[in-house]
Amino acid sequence: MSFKEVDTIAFDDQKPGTAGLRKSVKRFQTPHYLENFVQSVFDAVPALKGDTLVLGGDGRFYNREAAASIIRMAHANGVQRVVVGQGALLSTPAAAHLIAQEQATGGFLLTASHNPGGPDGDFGIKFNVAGGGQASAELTDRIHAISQAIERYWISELSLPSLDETGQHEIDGMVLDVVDPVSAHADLLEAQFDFPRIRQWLSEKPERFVFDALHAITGPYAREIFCRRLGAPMASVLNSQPKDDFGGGHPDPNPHDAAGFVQGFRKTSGAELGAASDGDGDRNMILGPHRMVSPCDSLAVIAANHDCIPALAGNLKGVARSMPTSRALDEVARSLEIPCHETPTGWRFFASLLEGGHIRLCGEESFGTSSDHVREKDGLWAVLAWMQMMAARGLSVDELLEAHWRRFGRHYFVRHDFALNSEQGEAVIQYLGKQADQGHPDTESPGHLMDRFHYTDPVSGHRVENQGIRLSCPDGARVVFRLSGTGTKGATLRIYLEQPVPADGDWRRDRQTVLAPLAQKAAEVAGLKSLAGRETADVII
Ligand code: VG1
Ligand code: CO
Repeated sequence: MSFKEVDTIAFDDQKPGTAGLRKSVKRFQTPHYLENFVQSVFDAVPALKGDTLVLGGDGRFYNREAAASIIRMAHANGVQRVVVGQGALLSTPAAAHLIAQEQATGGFLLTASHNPGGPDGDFGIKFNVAGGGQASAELTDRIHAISQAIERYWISELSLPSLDETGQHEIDGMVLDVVDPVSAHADLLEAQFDFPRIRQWLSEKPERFVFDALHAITGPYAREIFCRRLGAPMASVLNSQPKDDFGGGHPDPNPHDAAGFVQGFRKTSGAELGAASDGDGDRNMILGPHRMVSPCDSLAVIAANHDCIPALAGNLKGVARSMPTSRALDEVARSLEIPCHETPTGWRFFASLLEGGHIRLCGEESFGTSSDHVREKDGLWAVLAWMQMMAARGLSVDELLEAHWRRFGRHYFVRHDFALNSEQGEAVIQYLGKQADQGHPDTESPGHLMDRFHYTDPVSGHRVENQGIRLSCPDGARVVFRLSGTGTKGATLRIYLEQPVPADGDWRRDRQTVLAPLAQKAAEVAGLKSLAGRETADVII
């Protein structure tokens, strides 16, 4: 026999969060830690036996070792074919696409997304199912239950061919296909947009576009798509060399973590559209010369201008946003007379709606936007959507935004993150939960309503509870409170603040100024001072 059965003991911390299992690299390096989780997936998804599995990651530290272990375990668990990206690399949207294209039963995505990498950083593993979407809440619960009682796993003892060259190998009855990680995804994106039109827009003024890959996975994708296929100068893609520690940076495309890029972009003469993506290529940040586009607005603007995007034109059908994402999208859906779904945070809820054919466009305030071309969020898709809108309408980022606000009004939006310890996080959520259960925070705030957000998936019928606490104010303002499910230490409290103003209201103000009083109120309602000794947020996005 070319594989062995290994005795193991269950770990009690393998419950996946918002998007897979994320822990420090050191935790993943604990003997049997990765293998226990991977075997739990094989046990939970018996259809993997005799079928195809996709594998790849964002290239962070430990990516290669983890990929090699998973290939060996796939062999020992009877997988018939493994399709792996060259160098064990695949961006998250590219992996999701490959799962669908290869009609695989599922795939392992090795990523901790925007969390820092390197030996002292984080690692993660995510299992996506047939079609490419993230494991459902039900399947995730099953995997977790198995991981709590696991006693053995199987792993091959065979040596593996190099993953650095593309090609097909046969390993003791299993096929290993090492494929180019970029081309299939680039082809998919090319089919969604009018590339000749974007190419022309870029050729008119090559310096108008700058993209920062933050030394993460999107570098090679951006070079292929923006430079080779669309003719942008090579110099327009910054930090395009992927590094296993992301060059020491925090690969999160937001004005806090990518502040250096934002400042540099503003000083670049002639630059009109700036963009960046995260560690695994599923997030996007869109910048104009004078302002960042709030991801909530970006989603709404794309919905309102979907006719510019060939794959969406004339047939948007339905849209969705995560619950904390501002309701700017709802205004557009109302005017288009299409359904707008409100889901819990995390892409797996969208994947179900996309698979069920309910929606064609969706997004989250956390810099995630995508369409039904793939079952994950897709950073480069969003960048192309903005290029396409600018090219088709002949408008700048600012002009597109202002035209939108003038028509639909504006939903001012800001998120405040508080890094708390686990006890403080729990205490704050419990305190808020008690108020929600009474329906309102205090008698001095008439008309204010508090509730907990629960969700029933209309496709699977599966219900998930307690996905955040909402405070709704009589003037339409809203605050959402929830704990992050992607961190690896302590508890991050996220407070989402939203203040709508109508089309004839003042939508020209600074969002921080507009939302300062609501932020103050939110901190009071959460009891942040007494329960956590805190008054100001650690990060404001
Ligand atoms: C965060 C975001 C959420 C996103 C998730 C995964 O989750 O808020 O919107 O889907 O990250 O994104 P949380 O639980 O920390 O708030 V990624 O780019 O890490 O796959
Ligand atoms: Co990501």
